[in-house]
Amino acid sequence: AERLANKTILITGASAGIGLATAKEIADAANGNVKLVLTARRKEKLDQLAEELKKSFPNIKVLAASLDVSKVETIPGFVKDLPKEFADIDVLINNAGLALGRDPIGEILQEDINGMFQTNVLGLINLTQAVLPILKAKNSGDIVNLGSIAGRDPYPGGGIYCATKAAVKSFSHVLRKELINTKIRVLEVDPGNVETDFSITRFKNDVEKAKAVYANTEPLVAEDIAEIIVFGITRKQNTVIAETLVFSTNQASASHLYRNE
Ligand code: 8X3
Repeated sequence: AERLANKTILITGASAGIGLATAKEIADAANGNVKLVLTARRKEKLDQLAEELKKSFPNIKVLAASLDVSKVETIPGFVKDLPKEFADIDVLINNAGLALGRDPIGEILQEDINGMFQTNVLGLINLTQAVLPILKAKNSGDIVNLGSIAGRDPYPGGGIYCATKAAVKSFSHVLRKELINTKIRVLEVDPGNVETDFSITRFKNDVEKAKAVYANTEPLVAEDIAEIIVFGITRKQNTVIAETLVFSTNQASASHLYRNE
């Protein structure tokens, strides 16, 4: 789409899942006429993705940069020190996030509590704060926050994860209200079940448990959410797809999931 032409787009968590799929979807939609800042902890994965994108789109500009958003003290310096060519961010996609465990309240590991809040909430907040002045200076740009059904419909075993996604929702609402007199858009995309490494991470590499989450369902895949993110950021300037709740056809709430068994 022409609306992506020459834009600089920063994606967190771009090494896998929805972040990776979104990078590809944007490259494709822009036919390579775009600058991508791909960030995640795993630099090798980003380098691979950058190579792949450059092969498909010789004109694309890609910066693969290691960034752990949970290390919030590194964020301002990261944004400030971006190479000039990539420094003028137009779109921030706050995708990095994770769930750790499904333990009931009272039994949740401190490291899991911290891990989820550090990445899903503090990382997102701090990166938004660091990038916002860039958008404000030109009075344009988009911030896309990945929320979740978990932020709207909290479920037993999601004490912390659901709270982090509710925080993302609250933060997104405030930001949209505060930016009411600007052309900056705030988009929140709230997926239900999407089959990525999400559950493998949640269950700490217990692949069987992770598989069971999606067993006998037709879950969303990362590309499905990537398409919706790209749809959102390619609307006319007068339009903001403020919040999008996305389920697979056989899901209707956090707990209503049809299994064909
Ligand atoms: C992922 C969806 O329902 O596993 O955000 O929390 S859920």
